[in-house]
Amino acid sequence: MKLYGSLVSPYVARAVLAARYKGIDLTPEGPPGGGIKSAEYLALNPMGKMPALEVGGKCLAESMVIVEYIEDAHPQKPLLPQDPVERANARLLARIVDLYIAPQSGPFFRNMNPATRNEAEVEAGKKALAKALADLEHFMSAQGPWANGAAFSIADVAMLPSLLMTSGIVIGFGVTNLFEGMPKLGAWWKHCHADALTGAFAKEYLAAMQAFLSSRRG
Ligand SMILES: N[C@@H](CCC(=O)N[C@@H](CS)C(=O)NCC(=O)O)C(=O)O
Repeated sequence: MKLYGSLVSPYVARAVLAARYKGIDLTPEGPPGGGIKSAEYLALNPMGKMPALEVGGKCLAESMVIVEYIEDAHPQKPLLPQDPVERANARLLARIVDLYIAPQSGPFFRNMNPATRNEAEVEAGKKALAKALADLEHFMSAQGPWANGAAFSIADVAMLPSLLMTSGIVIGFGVTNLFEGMPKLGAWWKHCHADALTGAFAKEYLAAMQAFLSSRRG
């Protein structure tokens, strides 16, 4: 199994975290040809995005598909509950991240330079992000400690890297408490940082993200 991409991508990071939870070391490697737009990589994954997973003579794309492949191929320590409604809820939380939270980093990434910042775009981005987080909060388990309830799941795998990335970026825009007024997210965030697996993963991810952000700042 070969995972292409860089850990700093929250989409790549979720595949790494899912595998790690199951005791599998899946270290991402640079895409063949030197980048995700190289002819070699595009021949494997014409979508030209990371991650991609080479396995069993095929190349899979789309991070949640890869996470669910890891789940199916390595059923030990399941990442999906048995109950069909709870399974659907775990997928719903992951889907909210993909469709409504991840796209909200755009306005912040585009306006990192204070000298050229479009304040109106940033303010609209803050509002859209708060709405998406409130939607996520609504569907999260009230009991926790994980996003979908007592067991770690694909919901946590999708949420943690994306929210580490988002919180790391918005801090530069004065948002210091991303989960203010969202008690489920607040408790979940604390739990993730206290847990041995996700706490260590968060440290590793943040280090990769800081290195990436400093390289962008030049
Ligand atoms: N829906 C895709 C999103 C993957 C994605 O957008 N990855 C980014 C890196 S964080 C990427 O490769 N972007 C390059 C591009 O879109 O050209 C997934 O879940 O795998």
